[in-house]
Amino acid sequence: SKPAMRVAVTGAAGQIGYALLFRIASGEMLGKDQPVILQLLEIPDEKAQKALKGVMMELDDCAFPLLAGMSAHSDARDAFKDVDVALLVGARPRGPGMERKDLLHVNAQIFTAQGKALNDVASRNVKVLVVGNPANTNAYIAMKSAPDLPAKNFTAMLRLDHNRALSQLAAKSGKPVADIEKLIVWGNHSPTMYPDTRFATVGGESLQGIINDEAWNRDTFIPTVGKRGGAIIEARGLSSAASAANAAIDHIRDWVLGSNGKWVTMGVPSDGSYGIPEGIIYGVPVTTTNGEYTRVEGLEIDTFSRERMDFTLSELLEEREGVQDLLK
Ligand code: NAX
Repeated sequence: SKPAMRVAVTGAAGQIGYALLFRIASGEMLGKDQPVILQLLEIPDEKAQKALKGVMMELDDCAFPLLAGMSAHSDARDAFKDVDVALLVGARPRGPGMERKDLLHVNAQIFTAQGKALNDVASRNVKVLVVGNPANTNAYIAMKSAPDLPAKNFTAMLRLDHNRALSQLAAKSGKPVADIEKLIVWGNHSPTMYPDTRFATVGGESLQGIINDEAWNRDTFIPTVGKRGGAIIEARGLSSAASAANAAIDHIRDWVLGSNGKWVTMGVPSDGSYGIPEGIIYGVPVTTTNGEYTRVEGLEIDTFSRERMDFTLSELLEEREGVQDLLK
């Protein structure tokens, strides 16, 4: 059989972790013929470490044939040793009375340390996906803290937003989710993101032509996708976990195994195209093949889209400004 791939997951005892680990171990992320070793990171806190042990007991009890090993860690340098894939899920949530700026700062410290650890001990080809919020800026910080690794290996999760948009479009058009292609979600993983349906098709036909409702796009669709995370919290009393884990699986699976020509959205360091300053981690359409993503280039940006893309960009520039002093 193939040599095992090492997968690090941080925040492994959290609710996304609980929805994610079993699917990785069952082969849904890296393939049904690909053995995996899980290297799990949690904060040193006794309760978190104990909860992590409990999750590992359950992983044991699944007797997954592809699970070739697993270990629990409280130090990123141990957890990231030789990893091929790193899912950075753990982050500090906003506490009572905490300002947005404080939140940026505590997370900047976490992702600086984890970026450095990846830089020092991970595989030189490690594929990094940041899920923990603010995901794009955390990915930016980790990337900047890992100068010896290729910048393109650092990505942020926009796939949940992409999938949320797909399902809204399928419901509105009455077409199957699987038939919708060429959807884009530009920008930050936050309510400012811009789901762009201008190029979307169903069986080769224009989706906008089928839906034919500009007001719905502007006044219902875009805000619904943007506020979906809040709507889930409102309904469930907890933030999205299973759908977030599912999106992380989709993101890494497509990156490693290929998207078969389909466009998918990934938050990746900008190459300067589409007017996005180089290095900013921004949601863009990509296709993936042989373990590499390629940006979809040359799309026309109209006035409405330019405004939306600049709006979500301005939030990212502000976030970057807020952590700049920590990166020196
Ligand atoms: P939980 O609070 O259930 O779990 C987070 C876990 O991370 C906790 O067990 C905590 O002990 C651990 N942790 C905190 N700091 C850590 C560190 N420095 N090293 C290792 N572990 C650490 O949160 P959960 O619901 O699992 O969400 C995790 C993160 O995903 C949050 O930041 C959340 O905002 C973010 N999300 C991002 C999404 C995206 O699309 N990019 C969507 C879902 C989710 O809201």
